[in-house]
Amino acid sequence: MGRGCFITFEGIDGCGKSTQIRFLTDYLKEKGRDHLLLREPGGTVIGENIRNILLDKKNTGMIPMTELLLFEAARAQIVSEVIKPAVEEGKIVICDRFFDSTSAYQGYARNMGSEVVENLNRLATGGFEPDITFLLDISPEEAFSRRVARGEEDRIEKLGMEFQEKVRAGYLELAEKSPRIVKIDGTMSPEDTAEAILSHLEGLI
Ligand code: T5A
Repeated sequence: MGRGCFITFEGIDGCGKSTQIRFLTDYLKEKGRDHLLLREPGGTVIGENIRNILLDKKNTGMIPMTELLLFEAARAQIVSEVIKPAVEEGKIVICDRFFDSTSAYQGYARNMGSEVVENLNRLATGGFEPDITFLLDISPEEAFSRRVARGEEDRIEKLGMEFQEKVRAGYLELAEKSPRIVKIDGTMSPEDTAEAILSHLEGLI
């Protein structure tokens, strides 16, 4: 069997990724296509443990470098243990966040430097990249109003609106630079957004 396909979803907190991933996996199920759904940080036993440390709001003392290296550690594990073997086996792999999150959150918003983050992304993935990335673009205000309906915030969501604004600006700059990243208007209805995403997947899945 040939190589599969690696699709990632990105955007600020509460932009609608999980909702769109549900639409896509329902579509793939309907078509009987073999696929795997993962999330970052997480997706492996080690990665889920790292996720708990990263998102625990009690960990207020975590310095940005620790945060960056923990995201990359979880990534190294999931790429080697799950993503790369599955794509090589011919599976469609969908991941809720990947290295563009680190570029936008830690590189831009935390101001840790895009070159440092790009180098660490490459180190963690061994150069393995998504075939296509969907960036769901919405304003932090709109994302916030969607999130409050859901309740309690995690450590990173607690950083507030100004932080989310910086993350969004980082994502938009990444999308300008990379043809791999497809920017989608996340303010559309869930159904229209799903249709826009599917139109970009023709020939890939
Ligand atoms: N992080 C992660 C880093 O800082 N660096 C990294 O390298 C990585 C990998 C992860 C956190 O870690 C950070 C980023 C994050 O802060 P997470 O659990 O992945 O945390 O959290 P989020 O990515 O923020 O996921 P969320 O579940 O909060 O948001 P989603 O998945 O984007 O949004 P979703 O689909 O759950 O939708 C949110 C709400 O909006 C509604 C939904 O019903 C839901 O209630 N909604 C819509 N409403 C109107 N119109 C639409 N089109 C809608 N789509 C969804």
